[in-house]
Amino acid sequence: MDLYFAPLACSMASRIAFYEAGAAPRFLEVDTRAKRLADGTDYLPINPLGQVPVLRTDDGMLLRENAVLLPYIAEQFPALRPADAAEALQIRQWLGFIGTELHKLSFTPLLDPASNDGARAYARAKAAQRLAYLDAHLEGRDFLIDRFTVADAYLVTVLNWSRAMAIDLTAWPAVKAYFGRIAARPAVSRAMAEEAALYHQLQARRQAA
Ligand SMILES: N[C@@H](CCC(=O)N[C@@H](CS)C(=O)NCC(=O)O)C(=O)O
Repeated sequence: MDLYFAPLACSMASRIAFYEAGAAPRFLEVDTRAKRLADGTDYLPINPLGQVPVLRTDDGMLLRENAVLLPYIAEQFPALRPADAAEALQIRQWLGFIGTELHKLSFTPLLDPASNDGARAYARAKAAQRLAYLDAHLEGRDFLIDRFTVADAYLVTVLNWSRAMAIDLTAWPAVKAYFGRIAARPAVSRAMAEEAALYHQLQARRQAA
């Protein structure tokens, strides 16, 4: 399998899922600004939106969207596979919440350089509401459901952006504790450390260009 990714982007959730399963696909880094791979290949034929993640399966299928890749990866490995249909639905529900309510509604307007003050204020208000909802859910829980799933891989990836966005998680103590706990998992800390190093290399290349 090939995972098209950008350092510290939402594609890190797939890397975490692979590492949690003790597996590793081939990682292909995408410069999402230039829409090119590291060797200069045009990325737009892989994803016309120029976004990561994309997963090329061993059958040659190109899968896009976190909500599709993450359940697909989970299905490949016993450690991540949902125990039954009810658990699969719970995971999909959380993936929907993280992808729409947190990632796109609350964080993208704060991260996107093309955003503006109005969009950022709107997003901060939405983020506060969504994080309060998450905080109430995580109170007394170790994971989103009763064990680590790909939904946790996506959530820790998105919460990781809060530092760069000056969102202080102290206001949501259960979310803050959850983030610390999940980030300390060996597979997660390995993925974060590797992607942080790649991110700094990318920034250095951009500054040198
Ligand atoms: N709906 C997509 C969103 C993917 C997405 O937002 N990817 C971001 C990185 S977190 C990206 O590639 N941004 C570059 C761009 O939009 O040009 C999914 O869930 O996979």
